[in-house]
Amino acid sequence: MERRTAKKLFLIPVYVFVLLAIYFFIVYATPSSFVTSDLFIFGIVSFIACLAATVFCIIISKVSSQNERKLVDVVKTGEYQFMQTNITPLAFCERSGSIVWANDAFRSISDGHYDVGKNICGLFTEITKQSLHDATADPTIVMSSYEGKVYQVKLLCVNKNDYEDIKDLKDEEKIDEKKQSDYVMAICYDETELEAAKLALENSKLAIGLINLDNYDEVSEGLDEFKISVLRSFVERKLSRFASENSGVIKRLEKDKFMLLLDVSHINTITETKSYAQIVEEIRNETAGTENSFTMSIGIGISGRTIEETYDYAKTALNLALGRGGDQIVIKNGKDVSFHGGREGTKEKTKRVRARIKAWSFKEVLDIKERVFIMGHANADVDSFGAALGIYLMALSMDKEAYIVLNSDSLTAPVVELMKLYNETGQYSEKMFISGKAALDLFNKNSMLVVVDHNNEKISQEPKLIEAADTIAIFDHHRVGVNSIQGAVISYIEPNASSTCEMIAEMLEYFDDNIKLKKLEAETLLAGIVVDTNNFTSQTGARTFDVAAFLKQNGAEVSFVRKLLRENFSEIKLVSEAITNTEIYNDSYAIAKFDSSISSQPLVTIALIANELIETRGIKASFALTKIEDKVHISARSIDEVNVQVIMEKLGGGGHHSSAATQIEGVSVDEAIDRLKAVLDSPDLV
Ligand SMILES: [Mn+2]
Repeated sequence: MERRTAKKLFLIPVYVFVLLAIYFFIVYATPSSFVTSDLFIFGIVSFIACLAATVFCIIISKVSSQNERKLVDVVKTGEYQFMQTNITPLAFCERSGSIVWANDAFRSISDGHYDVGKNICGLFTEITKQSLHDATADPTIVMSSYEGKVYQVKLLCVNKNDYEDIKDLKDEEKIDEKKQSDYVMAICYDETELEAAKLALENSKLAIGLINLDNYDEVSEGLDEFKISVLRSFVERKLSRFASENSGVIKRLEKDKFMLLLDVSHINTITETKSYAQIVEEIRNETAGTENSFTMSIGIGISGRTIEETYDYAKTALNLALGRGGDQIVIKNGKDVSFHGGREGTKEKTKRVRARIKAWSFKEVLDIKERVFIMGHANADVDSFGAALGIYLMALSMDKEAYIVLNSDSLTAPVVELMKLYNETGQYSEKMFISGKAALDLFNKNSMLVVVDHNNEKISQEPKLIEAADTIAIFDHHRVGVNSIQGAVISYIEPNASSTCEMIAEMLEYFDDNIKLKKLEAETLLAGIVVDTNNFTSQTGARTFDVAAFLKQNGAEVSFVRKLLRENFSEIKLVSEAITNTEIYNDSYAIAKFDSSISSQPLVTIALIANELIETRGIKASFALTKIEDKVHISARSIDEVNVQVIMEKLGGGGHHSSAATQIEGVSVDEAIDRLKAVLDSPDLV
């Protein structure tokens, strides 16, 4: 570049002297000038002088240009030799990928197979025609491998003009001069060892697992001391073999808790080969004959910045596993949480120890507070209302100021009916029910918030109350998801319970002997159980009937509950119409569509449709869909052949083994059905 500019600079004096020579010749060497010989001689002399100066300039320019040229040649030759002998593989290609020049190192990648004339895309399959076409002076990086080696290939475009001197180089015949297009330079770095080191480092990271034998107490209850010790050592032996098979170590923390340390690289083996399921099966066989079937939960933490953080991840993961009913593996890898196993359907715990402990610790927390705000989920149902009422009664028994937070635009019909009945008795405070806004105004430092029948902060009656509260207690029977409320002082989440009303009614038995339920209160709690169990047909365990018996003893009338929960004729008509148009998919799944515009409470209607359809012989799961604004809501039910929670989770929702739901944004009902069918067709479902 510089040489060409220098050439141009030398041309300026040449032009000047030529113009001067012409001027002198024309002005003084013309016939008119002949009269004065002095002027004529001056003209001729000046003319010759200018010519001489011109010639001098030209000679100077030639000499200087030759000197510079020699210098450039030296540099270019050196550059060329540098490229030729460099240990970094280097090649020039056309935009098409055809190699026009390559150094020895490049040739040796493929033992000379890929040389001039061959296409670089054949050598590095990750380099596409498009990436060659798009190459600019800014290098783009393509990672590619060839015969087990990993290369980082930098592609950059070199303008042909910049390298016009390549043609002067020794191998000039190898570059086709006629091609006027740009060349793409490929610089290849062998990163095989670096990648291997990275992978080794990643895989040797420590994973911490916390193992919990979910129902150790129940399993060992029926056994004598000798059998318990046999069971203990059997479990320990199985788990240490499990650990050593995965090159890890295991340590017993408590009688039913273990810590597992292993390399991250073994995590996949644990979840993929189902070795976990195998152990559970073996332990189960060993304890055959006891009434309780054995389950185990594992929480694994990986990729914490420190060991402490990894351990915290493991604790969170285990809590999630237990919160979801146990019998599964939860892995927390940084922010990502994945769930494995847990398709058995949850086993009901027969012990009421937890209810008693939670009742007592709730009492302690409540004791130091003045005001209690009790909040269920949006679109309050009877379970949510009944649970809130139970907590309300506990708070009143301790002379606390209590409020049930209910927004009038977020209630189901039976709740509206119940509120009317409570107000009509005149036995309760006028401020028993308050709106979310009023609650926010009243909430102060001496207040606590009790969240019932949900643990996802997004679906609360008044989500702002969660932000406002620093003392929160949660009572729920829904599985814990990723959006669950954090930092609660008391968290009693029991996915094995049929309903929150069942849990709260159990707690009431232990909370205070002086609490005597009135007929309407017992009936409210019973109604919550009836709704959530769909008339004692799903999620119903021995404890559910125990609680029902307790409520009946307190005066609950089943006929009241039946009347409270009766549907309007128009609702029944809508449900029947939707059922008539149900599609039966794969002989096992019932899928019904419902037009939300014809019902005042379409979400309640689709739940009713799904409930009705699951009563059909041969149907493993039922689904009812409706579109509200831009969201398609799906309500799903099963009995025990299919886990609808897993199905709804795959569509972004959640719930229980036999009752779950989801919302899909921005699709039509038919598109949502297609997605649902794709999940139903997926092989890993059963
Ligand atoms: Mn509920």
